[in-house]
Amino acid sequence: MATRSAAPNRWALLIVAATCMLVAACTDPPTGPRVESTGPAEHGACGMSGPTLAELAERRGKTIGTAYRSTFAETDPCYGIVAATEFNSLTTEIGTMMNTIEPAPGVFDFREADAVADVAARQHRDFQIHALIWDPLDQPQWAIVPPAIRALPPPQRHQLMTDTVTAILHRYAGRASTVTVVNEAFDQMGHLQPTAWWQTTRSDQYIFDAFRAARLADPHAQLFYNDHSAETHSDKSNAIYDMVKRLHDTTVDVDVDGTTESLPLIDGIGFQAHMLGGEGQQPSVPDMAANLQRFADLGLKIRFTELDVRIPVVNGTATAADLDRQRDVFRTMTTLCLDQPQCTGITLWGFTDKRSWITDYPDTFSGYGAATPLTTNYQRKPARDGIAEALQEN
Ligand code: 9MR
Repeated sequence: MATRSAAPNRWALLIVAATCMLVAACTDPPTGPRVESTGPAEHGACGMSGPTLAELAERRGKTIGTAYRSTFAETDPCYGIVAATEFNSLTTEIGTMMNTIEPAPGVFDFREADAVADVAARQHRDFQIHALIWDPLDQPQWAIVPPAIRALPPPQRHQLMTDTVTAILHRYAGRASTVTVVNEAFDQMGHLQPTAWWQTTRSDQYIFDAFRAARLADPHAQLFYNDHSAETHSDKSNAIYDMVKRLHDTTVDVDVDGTTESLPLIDGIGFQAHMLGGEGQQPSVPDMAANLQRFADLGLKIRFTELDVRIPVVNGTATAADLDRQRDVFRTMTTLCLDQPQCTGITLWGFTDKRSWITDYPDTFSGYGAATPLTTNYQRKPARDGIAEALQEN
């Protein structure tokens, strides 16, 4: 896992400082350079002060990251500055989803993924690839699997799946530390979902094939299975446990820097951790800790991959009690990771209430919102303190 501290580019730093000083708290989207940098001037102008979460996490040997979209940074300097300053890991929010990266069979568009990889490289941040093989049946309007790919006969679709995994991992080999190869394969009952990918083998064989292609394409990347609502013991987490155990027990011979090594198909399990912050909505912490431990006992790495905590809001405003409870949930999840040696870190699924998938889809989360640690104008919420407090505890 590449975790490095930032080396600020002084020219960028000066430009950013000037840009941010001209716009009050960077709340308006000024035009200007697409910048990401680190330094006290930018911190203050974008609502930050004191040690960053990245600095605190690095002292604890963990990554703390965020989902990232390059297009937001183009119009909103604070988005880029805060992302690259507060966090030591950046993950493609949509850049490696199939509808973005392969809008038609064999037609690749790497622009968004390249942009995230480039920001991470410039800022010496860890770079992670997200949700390569995914078909959310409950959200057909997203068309994550483009229609022309869905329409392929199953054998060709299966070939496209492995070819796609190979192409993407070849391109980012040496740059991506971690890849969530397959996302959300199970339903809440623990049954495999009949996705466009499942239909190619009508079993979990497609998952094994996707991981094998990934391992062969980049033997250095950490390969993760990723899912939501599996943080505690349940039918779903039991089914995932059974599958990732078999994935870990299955090996493939790969050429690692000129030496043939027999490696397991999988390295880790990502728990998305889309949490609820309303009263009485939190799962049992001992249950979560024990669940993480059983996956760790398989020899798997663990990560909270999409952490956010949505809370009740009225016209976008939350009560002080809910903001406090949100702080507790962020602190609890951070502590769970810190207490688990196999946990490599946490990725937040967005860091400002200005935009996250929770605020993007208000109808889906009716009555809930404000799920991130920063306000819409990048001011710290109690939730940000909760993460920092956990990172500073011994
Ligand atoms: O955050 C992402 C959102 O902006 C996109 O519209 C959506 C579909 O592309 O994907 C969101 O991220 C999802 C993540 O990849 C997997 N877990 C659920 C997230 C929300 O759907």
